Amino acid sequence: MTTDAAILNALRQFPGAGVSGAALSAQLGISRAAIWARIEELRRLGYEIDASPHSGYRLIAVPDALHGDDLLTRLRQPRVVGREIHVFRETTSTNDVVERMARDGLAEGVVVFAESQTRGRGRLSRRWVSSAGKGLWLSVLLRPRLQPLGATRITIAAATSLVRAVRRVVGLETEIKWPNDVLVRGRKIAGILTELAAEVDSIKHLVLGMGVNANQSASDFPAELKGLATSLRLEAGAAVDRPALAAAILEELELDYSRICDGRFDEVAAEWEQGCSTLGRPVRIQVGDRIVQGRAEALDPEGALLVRTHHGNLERVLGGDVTVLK
Ligand code: BT5
Repeated sequence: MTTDAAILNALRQFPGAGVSGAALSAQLGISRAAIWARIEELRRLGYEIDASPHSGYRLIAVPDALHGDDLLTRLRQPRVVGREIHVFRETTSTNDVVERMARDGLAEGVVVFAESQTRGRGRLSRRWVSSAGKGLWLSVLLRPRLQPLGATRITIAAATSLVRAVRRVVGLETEIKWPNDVLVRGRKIAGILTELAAEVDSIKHLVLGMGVNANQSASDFPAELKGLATSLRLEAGAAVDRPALAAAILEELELDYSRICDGRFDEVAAEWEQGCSTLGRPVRIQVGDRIVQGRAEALDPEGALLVRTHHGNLERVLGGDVTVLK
C-alpha cells in the first residue's frame, strides 16, 4: 500500500473523530512533516481534509475523480481483482493498455481505469462513447483456466457483478440483455467487451472491458445514441459517487470470478438468469452473416444462449447481436 493509500485508509476508519498527526506518523513509520506533505498533495488532488490541533486530520469530502490509491483503500483485501489499480487521465482504450500489460507478463487482477478514452470500442470495432469524467471506463486482466469457449462465462460474471454493484451503490434495478449489455428501462447504461488471447484449448489471458454511464446528462450523448443510451444519474435523478461504484464493481467481480475459478459458475448463471430480460422472449440474433430466430430458453454451462427455433431445434449461440421481438 502506498503512503497516500495508508493515510486515506486511516482517515476513513475514523470519519467523525479525526486522526492526529502523531498517530498517523507512528502508524505509517514516517515523520509528521512527511505526513503533512502527503496531506497537502491529497488536497491538491481535490480531497477535502480538515486539520485541527484538537481533532487532528479529518476526511471531509473526496473529489469526483478516480485515484488508484483511493480505490485500493476501498477494497476489502482483494485476492485477485484490483490487486493493482492504475488510473489514466486519457488513453485510447483501456483494453489496449491492459492487453500490453498482459503481453508484458503482468499477473492477473490488474485494473486500468481511464477518465476518458479517445478510441473506446465495443464489439466488432464499434465506437464506444466515453465522455471525460462522466463514466467508468475500465479493463481487468484475467488469466482464467478455461477453454476459449468458456470466455463467455466471464462476460456473464461481469454482467451480474455490474447489476449487484449498481443496486448496492445507486439503488437502481437494472436488466441484463444477453450477452453483454446492462439496461435500465430498455436503455443501455453499460456494455462489456471481453477480448482474449488463446491457444487451441486454453485461454492465455483475457481482457475484460466494462463501460458504465454514470453521470452524463442527456446532452452528453451524441445524437445517434438518443433513445438507446442512458446514464445512472439520469435514471436515479442524482449524481453517482463514481469512486464508490468503481470499488463496488471490483468487489462484486472478485466474488463472481472466484465462483467461476472454484467451479461454481452455476451460481453465477442462476443469478444471471434471474436478472436477464432476454430469457423467455422471442429473439432474433445476428451471428456474423447468419440469423438465428426463436425463443431464448436458457444459458448452457459455458454461458452460451440456447435458442429454440421455430423448427423445434435447440441452437447454441455463443455471441451475437440480439433483438428482442415483440
Ligand atoms: C459494448 O459493445 O457494449 C462493449 C462496450 C465496452 C466499453 C468498455 S469501456 C472500457 C473498455 N475499453 C474499451 O475500449 N471498451 C471497453 P457493443 O455491444 O458492440 O455495443 C456498441 C454499441 O453501443 C455502439 O454501436 C452504440 O450503439 C452503443 N454505444 C456506444 N457508446 C455507448 C455508451 N456510452 N452508452 C450506451 N451505448 C453506447
